[in-house]
Amino acid sequence: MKIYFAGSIRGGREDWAVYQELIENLGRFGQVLTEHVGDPDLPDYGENVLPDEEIFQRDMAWLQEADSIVAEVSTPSLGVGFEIGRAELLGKPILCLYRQKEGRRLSAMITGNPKLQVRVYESMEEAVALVEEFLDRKM
Ligand code: 6IA
Repeated sequence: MKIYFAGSIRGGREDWAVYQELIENLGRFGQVLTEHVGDPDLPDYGENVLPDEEIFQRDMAWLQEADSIVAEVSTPSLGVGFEIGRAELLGKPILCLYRQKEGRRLSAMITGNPKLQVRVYESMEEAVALVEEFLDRKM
């Protein structure tokens, strides 16, 4: 099982620790193709290790290769929104995990799309249970 995890990079890194924990947990279900998304050293403008064109090509190839997509969508990110749209066109199963917060609402492009499984969570325990349900596989 190859899992593509999507989380904000240039959209803002305030949730990096949540991504890191989710990625650790996802690793128990399969291979996470995008572990760097949870890297605390990844600055919010992205490392200049690779040119943007190569980042895009590599990520699109991983998306194609992935069996399932898990996106943490609490921090709005153009890249994550794009990846979700592209993954939908590729026919991939997509789970969007969202934490409610006073004063923000998730985009209607996510909540209004019946092809996406959008789930609200509070604790990491809840998020992992939702992932289990999504991947239909118990640890
Ligand atoms: O618009 P954003 O930057 O917030 O988009 C974040 C999403 O796009 C993530 O889910 C990633 O899959 C993808 N993405 C954006 N920037 C990168 C990136 N930067 N590397 C990999 N995926 C990215 C450079 C870091 C790398 C050299 C370690």
